[in-house]
Amino acid sequence: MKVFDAKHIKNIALLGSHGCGKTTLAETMLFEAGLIPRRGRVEDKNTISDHHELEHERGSSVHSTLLHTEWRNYKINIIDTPGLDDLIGETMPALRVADTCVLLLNGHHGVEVGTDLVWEHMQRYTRPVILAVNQLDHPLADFDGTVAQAREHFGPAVTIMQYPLDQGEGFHRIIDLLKMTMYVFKDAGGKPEKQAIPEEEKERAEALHQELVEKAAENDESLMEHYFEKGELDEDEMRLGLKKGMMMRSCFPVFCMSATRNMGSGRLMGFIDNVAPSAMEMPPEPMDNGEVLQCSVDGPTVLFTFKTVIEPHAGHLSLFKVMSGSVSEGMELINDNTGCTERINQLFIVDGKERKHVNKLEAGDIGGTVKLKDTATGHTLHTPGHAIELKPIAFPPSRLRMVVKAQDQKQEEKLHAALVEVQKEDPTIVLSYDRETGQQIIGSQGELHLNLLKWKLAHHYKVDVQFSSPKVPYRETIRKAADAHYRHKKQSGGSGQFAEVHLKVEPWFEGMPEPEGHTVRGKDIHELSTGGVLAFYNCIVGGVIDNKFLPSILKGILEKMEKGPLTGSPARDIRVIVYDGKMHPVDSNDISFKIAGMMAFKDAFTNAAPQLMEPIQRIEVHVPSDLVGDVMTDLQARRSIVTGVDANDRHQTIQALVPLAELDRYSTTLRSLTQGRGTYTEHFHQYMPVTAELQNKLVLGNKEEELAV
Ligand SMILES: Nc1nc2c(ncn2[C@@H]2O[C@H](COP(=O)(O)OP(=O)(O)OP(=O)(O)O)[C@@H](O)[C@H]2O)c(=O)[nH]1
Ligand SMILES: [Mg+2]
Repeated sequence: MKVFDAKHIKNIALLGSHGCGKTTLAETMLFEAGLIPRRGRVEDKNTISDHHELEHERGSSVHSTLLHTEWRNYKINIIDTPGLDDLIGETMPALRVADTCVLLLNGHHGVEVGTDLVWEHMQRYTRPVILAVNQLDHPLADFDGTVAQAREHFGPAVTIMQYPLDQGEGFHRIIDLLKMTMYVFKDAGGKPEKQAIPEEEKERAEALHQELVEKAAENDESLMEHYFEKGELDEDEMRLGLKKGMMMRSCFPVFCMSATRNMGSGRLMGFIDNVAPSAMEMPPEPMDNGEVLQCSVDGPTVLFTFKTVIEPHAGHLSLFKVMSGSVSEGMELINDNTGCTERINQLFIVDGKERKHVNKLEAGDIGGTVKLKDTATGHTLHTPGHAIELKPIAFPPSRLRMVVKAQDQKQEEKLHAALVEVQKEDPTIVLSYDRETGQQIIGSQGELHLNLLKWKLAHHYKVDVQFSSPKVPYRETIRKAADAHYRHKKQSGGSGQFAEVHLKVEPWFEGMPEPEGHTVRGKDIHELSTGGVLAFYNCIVGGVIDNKFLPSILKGILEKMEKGPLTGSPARDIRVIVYDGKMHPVDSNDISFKIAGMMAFKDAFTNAAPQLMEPIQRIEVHVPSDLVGDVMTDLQARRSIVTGVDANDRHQTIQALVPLAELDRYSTTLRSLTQGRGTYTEHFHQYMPVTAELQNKLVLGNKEEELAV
């Protein structure tokens, strides 16, 4: 296997909406380069990229797949990403390591919702962008309309490099404005014949060529001078100018394509070879300590693991990019994130499920290795004697949180182990345990993502699971003060039990005055693990209860507060003043005072106008302006308070406070309300009292649940 030097390696990510033709284009790029003898089709389940059985079942990509092609002495590493927004966790690593993004537009749909969504994610990384208008053979293909939409959505940097003739079913000619030539394809596609631009197209081609030349010249003074002097730039000057424009993101060149008919891929690959930047030409990578790492052949060996592939029974395959230096088999590298020394026993280049053995990979290249001991996605490995930790991949927060349970209770442990594995492969599956509700929660990107997880668990780990909505973590508190006392007395044979506690409960708030009519002998302000406060005051007079029993009273109260009297939810923000009681010289002990404290607290709480509180979330909903009305109407039906609306471009951001109980599966509703265009983020805001009506309903519901148990 040939080792490519750093200058001759280009890394691209194929991005775009679901079904625009990324996988088909990847296949075509390999075929056209002669790396595969025949072209597979997504429909026939035989492409190199969509090789997973889940992809065969669904007929579309589910994972990001690494492939490579070789075009005129250059190696182009391709990461084919899935277009569905739920699978953004697969796309983010590709964006992180690609040096150029190739964004496919579907020539008959134009800029789609999925295109806009992936564009937003692309904005986190200021990578050069090539636009490829695909499916120009489709009867409804509209190149001009698609380019106009692209300009509207992505700005004036959208620059036509090529335009099609006879788009639609008879598509077979492309005018290239850099080479000022016409490519004419045979029915089977492949290598086109170069012909002169026909007379009737000359005027249009010349005008667009001038626009392209100006675009190429605008970022470089010497090119600008040449252009003014000669009124033209030669091909090399054009390439130089376009490269600068792409790197400054003032130029997104547009190419024409029919991936299924193999028309246009050769020219795209040639442009990537000659114009797209190599890793060494890219701006340096930020490190965690604020410094940067420039990709260079002479630097220390630095690998960044951007993906972990778990092949059941075959171990973990770690995919990495060589960020600097070179890597050879047998090297020992330090994992800066874990401190562990990793030996690179085997090196591969990876094409879908195929691995080809190589001895060495140079700076900028992408490859794989197996059996690393303690290295996960987003880690940095480097030669010893350095401290280099690159920034991890920023995965998006979960959009849907659900309880996950094994259908067969006996498989719970197996399920947990499986989820820990799945998480390594897909960091957007976020596993957590809610101690309060005792539920195992899965955070995901949406319903489809969850269904794919269910499939994986059933097929690869042999665990069938069910999902349900998480319990809402209510809280209980009081609205007024109340007194209660309780005498605990037990006489059974030998030694008895005796304790009497008198106490007062009050709603607690920050800065409340000290209690009137009591002498405060001691106080404990407890920050509760479930949030809020218990202020425990010792106001005993005359030693009627010995100091040594106060911790037992406190313990009893805290225990009762864990499961409040209304619905069994934790209680919070209460001041308890213990001011009187009785002891027995023989029968009083810790357990008696704990029970007396607990029971007195329960009685006082019940008489203190108990109030159920619910968590309120602060949400920001980001929607296209024309859909704001629908989203607002829906929010109003969710007991929400809209606190603001910000308008920017064609979008608006609605800020609202919404009870958590009303946000069950909101991401799914928002998607269907906005055809997938709306997104939202959610954070805990505060606890607020529920209405009396809702409280009655919840208390009743809890009683019924208790009876059922
Ligand atoms: N007519 C026409 N159909 C195409 C073209 N490219 C792809 N298709 C078809 O579009 C469908 C989707 O193609 P894929 O290559 O799977 O699209 P993708 O972008 O990889 O889709 P996801 O992986 O789901 O995001 C398939 O049926 C392809 O045959 C094209 O150039 N012309
Ligand atoms: Mg695909």
